[in-house]
Amino acid sequence: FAGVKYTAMAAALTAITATAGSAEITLRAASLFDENHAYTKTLREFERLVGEAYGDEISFEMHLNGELGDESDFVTFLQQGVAIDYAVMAPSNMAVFAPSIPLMDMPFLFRDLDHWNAVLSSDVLKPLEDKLYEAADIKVIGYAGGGTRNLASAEPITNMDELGGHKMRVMGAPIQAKIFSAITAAPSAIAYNEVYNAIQTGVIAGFENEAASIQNLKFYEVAPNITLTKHAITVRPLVMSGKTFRKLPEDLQAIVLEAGLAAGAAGREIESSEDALKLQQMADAGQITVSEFAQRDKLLELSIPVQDAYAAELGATDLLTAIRAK
Ligand code: X1X
Repeated sequence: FAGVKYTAMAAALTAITATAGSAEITLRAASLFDENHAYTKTLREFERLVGEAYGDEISFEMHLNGELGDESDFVTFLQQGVAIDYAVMAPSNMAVFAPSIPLMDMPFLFRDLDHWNAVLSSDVLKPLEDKLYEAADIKVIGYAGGGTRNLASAEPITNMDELGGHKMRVMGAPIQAKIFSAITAAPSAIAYNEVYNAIQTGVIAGFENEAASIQNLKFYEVAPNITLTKHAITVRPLVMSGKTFRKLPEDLQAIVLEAGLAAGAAGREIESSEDALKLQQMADAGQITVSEFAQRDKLLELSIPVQDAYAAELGATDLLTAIRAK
């Protein structure tokens, strides 16, 4: 891990920033995954669309497989305008710069895929995007995601009794820990690139994630029990550093905004359509055992007051009501 940090730091110091007006503009991205993951495919689609529209004067660099750290590193780079220019990010990994942004990926927000689609096809999340830009200088240019998050654990967790006190990793946003505490688990925020080791060494007993990432990073080796809590359908903004965006020529800014929307939509289609298939592939390969959760309604009941309190604290009660009404 220290090595990763060092590499990221070195990259940050030697990065070439995008320069408007010069013959060549280089845009740099980072992914936690290899080429098979929906996020990397989203980023590649963005490259393709921008390259096609803008021509030879633009080139792209992509750092794969978490080579530049995890999303908590990416968000710092984007906020500072160093090392990378764009990435697909979990809102809950951007909380440190914008406390309201994790509202869009808090557990139990979406009823189902139709609800999630309705929200992402509207502009209801715009106030949160504006806050992110204002507070972190990070611009949302599209939305990827579409994976369903479930529990993944070393031992099976299938009911409220087994969930009680379950030591699990959650993302860094306080709302994540609050909701998992409310449903009686014992959450702790741990960096994503430390999760595999933390489960292997017994520091935690599991975490929660979507099929694409469990498969891509082989988390099934340490957490082969998947419990279908279906507590989140991922919203994953495709974001660009404001510092990069403002340096781009105007015609390229317009191309970036259009390509961001289209690449995000393509990424959502890929991940949401592959989600069940990936779970099945891992089950067929004997890598995971999938169980239902006996009292999912109870989880929902325990979560709603926590969501309400968080929204009230942010002054975002109307926004939460609007999201729920979609
Ligand atoms: O839990 C995480 O930190 C990660 O889980 C998956 O790999 C993705 O959703 C990624 O965006 C990040 O949230």
